Amino acid sequence: MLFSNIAITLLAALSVTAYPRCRNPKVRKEWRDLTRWEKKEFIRAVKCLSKVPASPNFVATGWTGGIVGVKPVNERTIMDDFTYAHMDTNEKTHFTGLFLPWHRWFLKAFEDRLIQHCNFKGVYPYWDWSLDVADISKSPLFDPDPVYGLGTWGTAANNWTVTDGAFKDEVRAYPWPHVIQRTYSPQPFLEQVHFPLDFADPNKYANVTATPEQIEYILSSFVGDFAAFQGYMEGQRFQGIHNAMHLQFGPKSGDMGHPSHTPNDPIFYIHHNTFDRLWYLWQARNPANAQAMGGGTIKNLTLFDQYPVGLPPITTKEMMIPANGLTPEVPISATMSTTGGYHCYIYQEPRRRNNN
Ligand SMILES: *[C@@H]1O[C@H](CO)[C@@H](O)[C@H](O)[C@H]1NC(C)=O
Ligand SMILES: *[C@@H]1O[C@H](CO)[C@@H](O)[C@H](O)[C@H]1NC(C)=O
Ligand SMILES: *[C@@H]1O[C@H](CO)[C@@H](O)[C@H](O)[C@H]1NC(C)=O
Ligand SMILES: [Cu+2]
Repeated sequence: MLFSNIAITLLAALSVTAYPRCRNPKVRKEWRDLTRWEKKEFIRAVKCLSKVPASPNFVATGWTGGIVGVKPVNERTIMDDFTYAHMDTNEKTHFTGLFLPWHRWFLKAFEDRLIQHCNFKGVYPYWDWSLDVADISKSPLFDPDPVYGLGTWGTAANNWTVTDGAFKDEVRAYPWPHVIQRTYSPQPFLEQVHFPLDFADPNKYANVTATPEQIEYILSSFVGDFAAFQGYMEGQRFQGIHNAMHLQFGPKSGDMGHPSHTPNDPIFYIHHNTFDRLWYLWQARNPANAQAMGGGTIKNLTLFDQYPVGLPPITTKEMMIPANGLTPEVPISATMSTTGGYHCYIYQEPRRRNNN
């Protein structure tokens, strides 16, 4: 009896940590450090996933009101299921402590699907905005090449539809069927459409949040204080690096600038790897950061000034990450390390500067 209790306790302990050892972490690289083949391979795999039929196992949590319902399975793809998971869990996975763990899980789930369905053999890219702050519009990310490029921007005349680059004909199902839309707004806070409080500094340029000095400040501050770290990235009145880097792609008419269906634009994945990398670098900067978790669990943007990372109850590592049936559910603890076994990757520092 005693023995079996011990065995059960041991098994329970094992089940929390029973991920394969991470022996050969994959390496995520800055977009401009990818070879031409690697750029092409990433684009190929994403375009392939955009044609893979949706999964009948997809389930909505219903956590976020006011969004369209799940479309019939023959009207959506796996790519759309990822977008819908972001729309559907939005109320609990943004402006709360779940934000960084959920996105770390989401980015891996997406990469796993690229591998599973599309035999992806390339490199998962991130985009270091700080290399491009002098003029984001000239970033090598926005390349019109039909095979190697992620494309540029639409125009008012075509309702901001992306008409160049490899993704120019990509249709997404949510919230209505449309080709990817993207604009460039260096002062995105002049257009207020998504937030319940006035911005503190409507004229603010997005790029000032992502300078090398700002990144270094973020990484070297808030020792051991996860909520303060994330809170700073949300910024005063939502004007920190997180929103700034999203909204600069069109607060009104861009997929990337929309807080709900932003993953429609493949740039979302490249760009969110960058937030994940900031967390990874911050975790590595000080032993007190590595296992730090915190923030609240209830998003309330009208109380943003007091609770930029959500109201209590507090976020703990035992909490489960909602998975929408895209993967089995794991606790936040599984996502605390990128080499803990559930995850197995590292980020390579950028090797090239802007003008390559
Ligand atoms: C931010 O962008 C503006 C407009 O493109 C530019 O004038 C400014 O120099 C940039 N700021 C930095 C810090 O590079
Ligand atoms: C243009 O795009 C917006 C959203 O970005 C959408 O609400 C609107 O219906 C579109 N208009 C047309 C004419 O397609
Ligand atoms: C946010 O908090 C305010 C003030 O307590 C409350 O009136 C409102 O209903 C809350 N909103 C949400 C979405 O919980
Ligand atoms: Cu998000």
